[in-house]
This record gives sequence, C-alpha cells and structure tokens, in this order.
Amino acid sequence: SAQKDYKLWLQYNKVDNDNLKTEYLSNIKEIVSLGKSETSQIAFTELQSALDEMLGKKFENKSITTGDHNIIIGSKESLAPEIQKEIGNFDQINDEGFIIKSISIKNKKQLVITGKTDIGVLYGVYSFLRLMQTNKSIQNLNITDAPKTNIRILNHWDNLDRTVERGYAGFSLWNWQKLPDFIDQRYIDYARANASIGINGTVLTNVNANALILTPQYLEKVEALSNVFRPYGIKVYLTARFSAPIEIGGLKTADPKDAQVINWWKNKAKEIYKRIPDFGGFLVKANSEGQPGPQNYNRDHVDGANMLADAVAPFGGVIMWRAFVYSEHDANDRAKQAYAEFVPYDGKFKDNVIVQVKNGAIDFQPREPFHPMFGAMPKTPLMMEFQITQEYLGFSTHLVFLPKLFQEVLESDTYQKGKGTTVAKVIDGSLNKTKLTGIAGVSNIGNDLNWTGHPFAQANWYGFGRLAWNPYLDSETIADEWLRCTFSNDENFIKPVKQMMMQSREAVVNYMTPLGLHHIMDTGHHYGPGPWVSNLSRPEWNPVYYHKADKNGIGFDRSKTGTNATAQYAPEVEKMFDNLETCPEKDLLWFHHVSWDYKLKNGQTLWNGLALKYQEGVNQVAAMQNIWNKTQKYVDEERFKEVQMLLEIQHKEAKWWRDACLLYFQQYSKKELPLGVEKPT
Ligand code: GCW
Repeated sequence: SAQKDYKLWLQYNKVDNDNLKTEYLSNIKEIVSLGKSETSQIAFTELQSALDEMLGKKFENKSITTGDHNIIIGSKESLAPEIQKEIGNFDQINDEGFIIKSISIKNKKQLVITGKTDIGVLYGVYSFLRLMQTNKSIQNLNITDAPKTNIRILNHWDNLDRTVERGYAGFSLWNWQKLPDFIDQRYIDYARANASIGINGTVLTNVNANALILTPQYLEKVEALSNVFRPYGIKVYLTARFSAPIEIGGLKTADPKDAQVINWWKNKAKEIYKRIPDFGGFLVKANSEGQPGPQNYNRDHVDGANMLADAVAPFGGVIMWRAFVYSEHDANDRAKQAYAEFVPYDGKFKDNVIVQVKNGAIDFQPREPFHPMFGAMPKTPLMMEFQITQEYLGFSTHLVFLPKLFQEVLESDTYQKGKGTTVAKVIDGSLNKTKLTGIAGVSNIGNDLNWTGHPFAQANWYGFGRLAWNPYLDSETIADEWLRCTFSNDENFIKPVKQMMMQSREAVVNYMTPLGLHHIMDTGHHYGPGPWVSNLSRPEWNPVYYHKADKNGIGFDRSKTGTNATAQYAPEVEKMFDNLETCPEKDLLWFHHVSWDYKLKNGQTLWNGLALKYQEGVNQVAAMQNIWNKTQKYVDEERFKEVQMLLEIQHKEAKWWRDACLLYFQQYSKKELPLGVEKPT
C-alpha cells in the first residue's frame, strides 16, 4: 500500500521466522533507557515501536536494571561505572559513533547501546534495529562504529515556490507558506529517515536560489525547521547568494573586499545564529552558470569564500564553496576548468572552508572518470558532491542503483600519493590529515507519497547515507540491507532482486552512454537521447561538442594529442588514460577520438562494439523485468505494480536510446548494424 512506500526502509516487518523470534525475545527482556534528552526519548520510542512491530511486544522503559537480558541505552555518562568499565575504551569512537556490546554484570547478561553523545546512541539504536530488520543474530554483539566523515549532507535544490530544480518526486517538502507555525509531520519523518542512515545536515535551498531565504521572514521559518531537525542530529544549512547584500541588503556592491559588504555578512551571520545557534553554514555556487560571485568584482574564489568564512567562524559555521564552474569563454574543454581555476588556490582557504567537488569533471553523467581535483589539493579540504536525483539517468522513471556508481568513484585510485590513494581517502581526510570532511548528495526527495518517485530511488537516498557514513562500504551490502529493510528477508526474493539492482547501473550506461560517451542527453531537461543537438548558444551545452562524431570516428580527444585534460591527473593515471592500450574501455570515448574501425579488446570494431553495447543495455533491462515479474508473491500489490510499470517504460526508453543513437551515429560510420542488434522499427 501507499503507506508501505511511505515508510521507506523503516518497515519493521514482523519477524515470521519462529526460531529467530524466540532468539530475539529471549535476548530482550526489558528496555532500560537512561538518557533524558529529546534525542534519548526519540531513541527509546524508536526502539519501543520497532520491537512492537517486529516482535508484537510493547516494552516500557524500566529506568532501573533488574534481571538479565535488558537492552540498556544511554550515553557514556549515563552508564553506571561498572557498565562503563565493561564497555571499554570510548576513545575508539568519535562524538557521533556508537558501541553495541553484550556484557555480563554480576553474572547477568545485558546488551548495551552507547556512545559519547545521545546522537551516537540514537545511531546505535538504528544500527541495532537494522540487525534485526535484516534478521541477524543479536547474541554476543560487539560492534564499534563511527562515521568517517564530518558533514553528511543532503543538498536540496528546492526553490521557495516549492519547485525543485532537477526534482522528479513532486514539489518541495518545505511548505514555506505554512511555516513557521505549522509543522508538517513530514518534516519529522524526513528527519527520522535521515538520522536512521546517519545523515547529519541538510541544505534547504537551491544553489541557484535567490537571496530571499536570508530575510527575517524566511529565517523565522528556517528556525522552525531546525528546531524539528535538531534532536535527530541534523543541522540546517542555507545557500548564500553572493549578491545578497545588494538584493536584500540595499548595498551598491557585493564586492568581498568592501567593508560594508563584509559587515553585512557578519551581521547576517549574527542574526542567523541568534535564531539557530547550531546553524551549519552556507553552501555557495558562485560564478557558475550565470550566478554572481567574487569574479564580478575582479576578486577570486578565495576572496569570496574567506570573506563568508570569517562571518560564520565565530559561531563554528562552515562554508561549502562549490567547484562546479565552467565558462563559455574557454570552451576548449569544459572538463578542465574547475581544476584550472581551483588548484592554484590550494592552501589559501580559511580553515572553515571546504571545497565541494562533483564526482566527475563534467556533470553527473551515468559514468565519468573521477574528478582530477581529488587528491590534487592536499592543503584544502575537499568534499564530494554526488547527485542522488537522476537528472541524467532517467529521472524517477528508470531504476538505477546509484551506490554502485558512488562506490566506483570512491574506489578510484588518484595515485596522488602513490598507489592506493583512493578518492575515499581524500574525502574521509585520512590521506592528508584533513580536519574538515564531508559528502554531499543532491537530494531526490519531494512530496510524492513515496518520497522519491520511483520506489527503488529510495535505495539511492539510503545508499548515499550509508556511504557518507562509511565511504568504504560495498554497494552490494547496501543493496542487501536496503532490500531486507524495505521489502522482505526471503532469500528467493533477495538474491535475484539484488542482482537486478547491481546490474542496473551498467545497464543505464550501456543504453545511454556506453564506452565513455557522455552528455548526449536532449538538452535542457536532459531526458532521452539528443546526440544531434548543435544549435545552442554556448558550445559546451551542445551534445555534438561531447561526442564529436564525424566520418573518421567518434569521441573527445582529451589525451595529449587533444585537449590534454589527462595532464590534470597524477602521472600514473595520466599515462593510463593517455595510452589507448591502457585506457579502460569504459572510458575510451571520454579520452580519445577513435576511428569507426578501431579494434576493441574483444576483437570487435568500435562501431560494432558500440552497437552491441546499446543492445546489451536493452537486454539488461529486459532481464530486470524478468526478475521483477517473478517477485509478485513477496511484494505488496502496489509497489509490485508500480515497479513493473516503470520497468516497462524503462525498457521502451532503452530501445529509444539505442535506436536514436545508433541511427544518428550511423550517418557518420556508414556501416551496417552487426548481428545481434535489433533493427530500429
Ligand atoms: O547539473 C547541472 C544542472 C543544473 C544545476 C547545475 C549545478 C543547480 O543541470 O540544474 O544547477 O548543474 O550543479 O549547479
């Protein structure tokens, strides 16, 4: 039912395996919840209602430990000294970490969920409940876990009129008109869902939004939201339009070196922190795609970011300054611009600035090589920006399990400090001992009943949170968890459906942009194929700029014979991408322009190989449909049908992609389709 969809991965299905239920019940006799804060209350209530749903037993809070097999939840300070001693060393976790440990006190067994803070305890409770939701044993537990990044944050591209830029799940959750006095239950459910996967921040507004959000009328509403989110460990952040001092401040300039401007931002920060003492800070898109920024005043990114950083520093705020910049004036290779503009500033930003870099150098494509900035600015904190909303990947119509993409990026080896210098190590700060770390995900959440439009898009929100917590997690583990928590623990369901999820990302690459092709979606909305589009005013907006198909071949030469974008990588990586022999075929046309007769590793010509990849993508979607069609008895009617209809559309559109791209490229290759590729009808 729609209600199931709404509950996300917090279904807390009844445990129907009798042995398991017996194990659970014999290990949980009472709950002893020691904390007094609102957060502690939330943790207790979550545990209580989840156990009620899963085991059919409602536990009260026994504040006193009698008997054995109690679950004791509370922060370090709330624990009796003898329990603290049994838990051991709290120094292995940070402030948001938790310990779940089965201990024995005076010959009585107890299960303790603890942490340094109540938020840590809350995360521990969700983690414990996930064990049960995935039908794991809860005997003899000894789990220590803590987030590896500081800022685990959603970026909402939500406008104040409730439209969502690149949002495919309805309108914005934030009902500005009814705020601050009306608190929609949805805000609470949103906070709870985020807390359950460790997300601890949210930017409420679009990076392209106007400055109105910074006026008192709106700040009052932001304050109301932050009050809802706080006990769930979630800080609120806002986007700061660089020209705000002019637009809402009445100043003549927004020059970051102008004393009045500096003062205006200082006062604005003071005003915000008076309302929201734990306000997170600002996210800024400056001098990108027409947004104002320091360059309008002949200043640079450092001037702009540091000026804002000074304004929020006294209150502990941070500035997330985006590196997504490119300009029509230097359109020789858009992929090179962010690196060129930012790397020279390494070490120049204030301590509370973190530069937010998209995973790849173009723009959230189905596949991109990792952004060359990762690892190239050792003296500057860099945070990852992933896109959870599927702007270029079929909106909320196509089933694509994104953690597979995220993992591929995080595992990429930058070689910036030798072999094994993965992007994950840059992001979690371990490589350069960076103090400020973070991962942002552009949200796919809207006011659709099921939050994300496609039932399986919920997995991308979930998986983003899990990877932000631990960038080393395996995407298959995430798929497994999510399926069990969201649908069923039945192996006959889990095995095939997990396989369906795991192949879904490669499927979309194959039927949209195989072998390193990119940005050939129809322009503007970015839905469906548009490789032929060539009439837009800015060259780097046109798909023809990216695939460069002609009678000689196809692909963007970014090697040293071309734009030399490969030189932005560490020498080992540069060499690998530069050389046709060693360039991974999945990135081939990203880095090279090759002839239609170029021989692929499997012996096929490029043209035949390309056509076969498009066909493979279509076949993979058909295989996904086959899998899903057999799941009816494990899934509620409504979600079963929704996914079935969506996969049907996806299959139709995969064929649309294949036919459109092959017919278009065929004008240049002048070659027949190989055997095994269906002829367009
Ligand atoms: O992906 C592109 C989108 C724009 C977006 C921009 C950005 C918010 O097409 O809609 O603007 O990137 O990331 O700033």
